[in-house]
Amino acid sequence: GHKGGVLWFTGLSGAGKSTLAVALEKKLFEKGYNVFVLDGDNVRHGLNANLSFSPEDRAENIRRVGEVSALFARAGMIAITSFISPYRSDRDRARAAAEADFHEIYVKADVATCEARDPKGLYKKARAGEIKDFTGISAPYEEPESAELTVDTAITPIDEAVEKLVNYVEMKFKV
Ligand code: GGZ
Repeated sequence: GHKGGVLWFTGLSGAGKSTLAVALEKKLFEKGYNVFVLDGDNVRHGLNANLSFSPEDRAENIRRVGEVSALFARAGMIAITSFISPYRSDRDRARAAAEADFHEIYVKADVATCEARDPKGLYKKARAGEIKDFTGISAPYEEPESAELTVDTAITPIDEAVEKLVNYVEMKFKV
């Protein structure tokens, strides 16, 4: 069996959080883990549909996701959360909610790399001023100082990154 816990992915838009989260979810599911991904697609359109990208609303977004993921962990599941979560204080609050079962995963890629990828054209819009308060361009991203794991997607192929994450989970969550 396995313990419950939270794998808290943080990083810029376009760093690869969601891609990695979904690939990791699939691998873990195949290995018999009870795993669930929380991301903007299933949270910002529902539970957090009333929240913007102001610092206050990002804090509230992360507070709610932190509490929900801690509940998943307590239910014995592995919650993978995929949010920019740019403020260290917000991430620390999520960590406190899940207590010992919180693992901060820095999905690292610098702005230049993410901007070159720009899969949704959001950086282009942010540069043009069509999106304001865009993380990395016109809003801050505070890098983790005590992440349990860092995956540098600028230099690590996706398969290798997923393998690193699976190994981490097998080491930390197996009982
Ligand atoms: C950052 C924004 C913004 C602004 C819309 N800043 O690449 P995406 O599109 O799919 O991921 C981004 C997502 C970020 O939502 P989060 O809930 O993860 O953010 S936070 O943790 O800071 O609350 C991006 C899109 O929403 N998006 N406007 N201004 N990202």
